[in-house]
Amino acid sequence: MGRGAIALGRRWVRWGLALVLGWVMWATGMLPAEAAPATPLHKQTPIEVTVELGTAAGELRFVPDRLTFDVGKRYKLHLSNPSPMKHYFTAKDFADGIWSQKVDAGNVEIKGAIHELELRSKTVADWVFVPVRSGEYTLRCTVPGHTEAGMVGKIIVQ
Ligand SMILES: [Cu+2]
Repeated sequence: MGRGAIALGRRWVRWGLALVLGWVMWATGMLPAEAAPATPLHKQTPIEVTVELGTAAGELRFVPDRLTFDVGKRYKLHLSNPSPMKHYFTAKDFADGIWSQKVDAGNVEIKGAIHELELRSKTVADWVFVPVRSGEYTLRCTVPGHTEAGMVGKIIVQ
């Protein structure tokens, strides 16, 4: 056997040893298992935020009328209409800058992009989303006359 063949032989022995050692470490648990993945965003416990559309007394306003969200966190926006009339939650630019996971309304779960919600009197809906774009957005109710009467708000995504 020439020198080259011996060197090649040794290299194979080294590879073989590394392989066996690696297998033994893996088999005995000495090698760390792959790090457990963090909980995926769409399964993280959402931060709950509640907004009332109108008041039981029939006032035309959002309560609260200023909402703040952080980019990259998962939220459950609980919308509730305690008033005697229907209202809209309209914030299209805001809706364009979020990832909408779903809206839960009664027995129905709606998946995908949502831009506007209409809540009839005494109804609720949960909007689950993750903001992806920061900015200041206008919230308003588009029932004729309501925006003009002051049913507006501000949404800040930071
Ligand atoms: Cu309204």
